[in-house]
Amino acid sequence: MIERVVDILRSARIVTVSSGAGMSAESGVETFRDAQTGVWTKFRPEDLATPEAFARDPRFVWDWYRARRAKLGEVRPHRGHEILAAWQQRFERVAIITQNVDGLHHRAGSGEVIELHGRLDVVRCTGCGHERQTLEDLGPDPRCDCGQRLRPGVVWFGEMLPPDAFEAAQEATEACDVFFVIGTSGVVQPAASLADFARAGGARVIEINPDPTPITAIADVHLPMRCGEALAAIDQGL
Ligand code: BV8
Ligand code: ZN
Repeated sequence: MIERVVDILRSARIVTVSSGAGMSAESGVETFRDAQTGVWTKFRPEDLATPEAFARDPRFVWDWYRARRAKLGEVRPHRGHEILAAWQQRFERVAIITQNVDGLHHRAGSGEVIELHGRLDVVRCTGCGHERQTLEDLGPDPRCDCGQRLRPGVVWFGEMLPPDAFEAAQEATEACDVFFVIGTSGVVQPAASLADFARAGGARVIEINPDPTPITAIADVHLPMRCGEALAAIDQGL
């Protein structure tokens, strides 16, 4: 299976990657589904990462984001992130579309990173819209200089994706010869639909995920592996 992927990559010019929480799992960032440790176990992410939850109890939602932001200070990119960054020297273009909000692809050195769901280290004012990139602990109910409440700079369920981000993602998906889907359960839309676009655009679709997902059915190859190991094996064969 690895040889099949290496063979497909040999004739590729443009590679696009769509990554989910499984890509960050090997950096110690809990995947979204099992990010519910401790007090969060009785809440589903879909019930916490929403404008309604924030409006109802901003301090409770901020507690969850403060814990996740604090964790971000301790994690670093793993070899899988670094291999994808190094592929920029091997292929004409490598575009990374990520659902992850941890900035790890940037830190690994990838030059084209499209962040569909925002960034955990960005905060935005709910009043004047002013944005700041900071990982410092802003306290239980942080305010902007204008006095209005700050919110995490991420896209919540029910919110539109940043229009330019999704357009860029569609362009990178249509332009590529090979489309990797790495570490995503393929549930959240519209990110999950990109694999269909890739296939419709004639790209070969390669999924890396220990488990099958709704995307497996349309993949040319499914590597039932953890991404660090799979990417290292592919890189070795190139
Ligand atoms: C929108 C930021 C238009 C916040 C996130 C009904 C049907 C269909 C769709 C909908 C529906 N109702 C509502 C919707 C739309 C909704 C949606 O998709 N809901 C889902 C729950 C059905 N989507 C939206 O609302 C989006 N906006 O559609 O706008 C609109 C506007 C108004 C009204 C309607 C529509 C916005 C979605 C963005 C939500 N924000 N994150 C935060 O982080 O706090 S989503 C968040 O969860 C992540 O960003 C990510 O996208 C998602 C988690 O998914 P994964 O990344 O796949 O992670 P997961 O844990 O699920 O899976 C990990 C995978 O990795 C597993 O498969 C595992 O096997 C694998 N793995 C584990 N270890 C490894 C590994 N793989 C490789 N190696 C390993 N080592
Ligand atoms: Zn403000």
